[in-house]
Amino acid sequence: MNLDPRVAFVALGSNLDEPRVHVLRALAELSELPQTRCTGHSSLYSSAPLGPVDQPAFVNAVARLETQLEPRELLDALLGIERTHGRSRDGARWGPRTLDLDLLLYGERQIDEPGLTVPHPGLTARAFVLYPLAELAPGLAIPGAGPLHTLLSQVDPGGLTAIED
Ligand code: A4P
Ligand code: MG
Repeated sequence: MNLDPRVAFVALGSNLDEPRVHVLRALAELSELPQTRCTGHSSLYSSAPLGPVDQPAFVNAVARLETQLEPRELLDALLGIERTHGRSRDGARWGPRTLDLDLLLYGERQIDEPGLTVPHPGLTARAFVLYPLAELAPGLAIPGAGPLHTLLSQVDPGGLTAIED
């Protein structure tokens, strides 16, 4: 399945201060971005932390957007939403965060610029991204990485469970 040029997928993650509430609020905020509609989201998942293990479990989800914003404008808007959730960037790499929004895919585009890499480099190896993405677009092919179902067969879904909205 090829992606419409104006369809983007965004990963949401939180593991601080009521993570589920941060993720649900962020989903609502995504649908309020200018020139953008949120046309669906996955279930919410609880996932074991990738990176330092002495941090709380994450809540993860993926949203599907249709947008007229260019990729860089969309990334800036995502970083703006992160800031309103009190996200600070002074913690350890892969450390706990109130909200992380990653631009996973933007149409078929492959972008490698300072501060913006699409498809997101973590996408292909992370069960907490691939499983929710597969709910929204099971037949997807990831530009530069191949069919989603192949990637899914290569990751360990251990520690990942769907939770109620
Ligand atoms: N950036 C470049 N490309 C992108 C993109 N496609 N989407 C730049 C978003 N940002 C992109 O991000 C650093 C910079 O990446 C941004 O300013 C942007 O210009 P950041 O959010 O400040 O850094 P980070 O998130 O701490 O680091 P990193 O390496 O991006 O972490 P990840 O990959 O986001 O992983 N475990 C579970 N279970 N669930 C999680 O959600 N998340 C992380 C963070 C670790 N462990 C996790 C989870
Ligand atoms: Mg990030």
